[in-house]
Formats: sequence, C-alpha cells, structure tokens
Amino acid sequence: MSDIKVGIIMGSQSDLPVMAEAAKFLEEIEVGYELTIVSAHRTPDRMIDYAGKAREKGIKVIIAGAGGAAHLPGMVASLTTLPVIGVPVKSSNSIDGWDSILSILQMPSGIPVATVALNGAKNAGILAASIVGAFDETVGNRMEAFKRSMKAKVEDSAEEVEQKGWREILGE
Ligand code: RP5
Repeated sequence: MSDIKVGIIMGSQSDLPVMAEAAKFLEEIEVGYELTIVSAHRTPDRMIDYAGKAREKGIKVIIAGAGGAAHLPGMVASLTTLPVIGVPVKSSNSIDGWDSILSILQMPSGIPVATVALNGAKNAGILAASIVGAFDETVGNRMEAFKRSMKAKVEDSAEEVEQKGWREILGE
C-alpha cells in the first residue's frame, strides 16, 4: 500500500470527521492514499500547486470535500485531467447542506465532478477504489470481494428477519 493512488483533500480540518470515512475504506481495501487540507478560498495557490502536481505524484483519482460555498472540487477539476470525486460536507457555514451539494454538483459542461451524497465520503472512497480497480486487477478483485460481503450481509439479515420475525428483532 505504498504508492499513492488516491489524493484526499478537504477545505478545512473541520471536514476531517466526514472525510476520514474515505480514508478508512481505502485502508480496508488496501489502496494507497494521501490526505491533506487544501482550501480553494484561503489557500488558492496551494490548490493550484496540488492539482498541478497530483498526476506526477502517482495520484489517479482525487477525492475533494468541502462545505458551504464548496468550490474546491470544481476548481481542482478545472486544474487537472484526473477524475475528481466531490463530497459535499454539511459544515458550520452550510445553510442546510444543499448549498454544498449544488456548489459541487452543478458544474459547467467540460469540467465534471462525480458528486456523492451529502457527507458521503465512504461512497467517495468506494468509487475511487472502483476506478483504481478498473486498471489494477488486485484492487478489482478486492472490490469484488467487498461486493460479495455486502450481498452476504443482506442475505443473512433477510434470513434472520424471516426466521425470527420483526417483533423479536426489535425486542417488542
Ligand atoms: C469550507 O468551509 C470548508 O470545506 C469547511 O467545510 C467550511 C468551514 O470551514 P471552517 O470555518 O470550519 O474552517 O471551505
């Protein structure tokens, strides 16, 4: 898990509790990543530098999270040819989260950002690993195992509900 495949960035350290979910998934699936803070508004030069150097560092996908007037994912997408996954974060300066969602989602033609759900950093990690897995057979196989384990969990809980009934499961 040494060579970096995924770059995780966020506008502020206050986004970390949400964004760490992407890092946790990548660790689980053993995909290398780096994680740092890059603010589109407070450190625009750092953002330009990060996006410009990402490819040569071995990054294949960027996950960018931000809240409120969430310009980081879109601006990074404008500065790189790497795929960018945007995570809208419900932050202290969000009205209700829709501001972050729409800031990241409603990109102009030519500069796409693959936007996940509000606070959906785990799905961003899963999507990034899927992109890496499309070209890396080992990671692709791990993603298949991950999907199989999800399926097994649902089948197990379906069996439990059918056998015990909902009252026993809810303790009513
Ligand atoms: C955004 O503003 C950040 O991504 C964060 O979600 C939000 C609040 O930042 P802090 O004021 O907590 O640093 O740019």
